[in-house]
Amino acid sequence: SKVIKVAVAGNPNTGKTTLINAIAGTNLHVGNWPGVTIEKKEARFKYRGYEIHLVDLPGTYSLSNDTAEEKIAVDFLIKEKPDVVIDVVDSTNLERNLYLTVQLLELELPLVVALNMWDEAKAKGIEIDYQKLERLLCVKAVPTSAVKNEGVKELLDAVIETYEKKEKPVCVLHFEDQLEEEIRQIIKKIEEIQPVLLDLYPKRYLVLSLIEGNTSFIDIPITEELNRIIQQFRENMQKLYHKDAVTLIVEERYSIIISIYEQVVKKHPVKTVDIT
Ligand code: GDP
Ligand code: MG
Ligand code: K
Repeated sequence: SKVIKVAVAGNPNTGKTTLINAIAGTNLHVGNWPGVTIEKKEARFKYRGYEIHLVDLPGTYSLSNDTAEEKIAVDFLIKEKPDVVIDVVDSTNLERNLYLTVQLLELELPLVVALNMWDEAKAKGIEIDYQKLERLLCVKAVPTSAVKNEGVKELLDAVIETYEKKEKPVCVLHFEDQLEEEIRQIIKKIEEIQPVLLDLYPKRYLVLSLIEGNTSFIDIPITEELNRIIQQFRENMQKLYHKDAVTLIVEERYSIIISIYEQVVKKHPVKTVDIT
């Protein structure tokens, strides 16, 4: 049967392990990532005629490459190119969790969002319009409560639907116009100067990483000309926005996140029980 390679990503403490246990049950195999003492969980099982190979990535808040956990996650996502990535988010803390989601979208891999801790969000009066979230992100989003084994089958169905879908999603989460134009120009330059980079790495993630100086995932030397172009970009951005390029990119991601968050999350007052 056909193999679907699935990677499970998410911030620490979002219920990744609980969810994987609920999905994989006794098929779970626990080892270590090569060379480090960070736990690696894997599972293989059959579902709807497919063989699903599932790998649990280390919990990370971002994919900026500066911790051992982030390096493992980025390397795996770029080199192994999983067929589908499940992004496990904590529904009670969507705003913070969406930072990783935005970066996963920059990697241009097929994505499914598991809105985990759905039960806890409900108890806290947090209502998430997950269908609207799906439309804004162009990916499937599935409410799950891993501890209660709820939403697990729906999540796997969304993984298969995403895998079977032929066309790539059309949503791109756009930064501010001028910045987008600059990013397009840098991609054009890379096509001229060092096109092999675009064969090896997803273009948006590549450009943003070059700008941010997170290049440890890049296995070949960057040409001096490309380095100069990136440096020039940083200087232009400094003049234009009066802030450094790294801050600019991070703030642009946050402004996307805040806009999404405000459109999908409503908070209701919670009835408290008076026990005096
Ligand atoms: P990980 O760090 O992402 O692997 O998270 P864990 O699976 O270790 O879960 C962190 C904590 O959240 C544990 O205490 C879990 O029992 C709890 N947890 C996981 N999923 C859910 C859920 O859907 N609802 C609730 N209420 N708690 C959950
Ligand atoms: Mg875990
Ligand atoms: K909890």
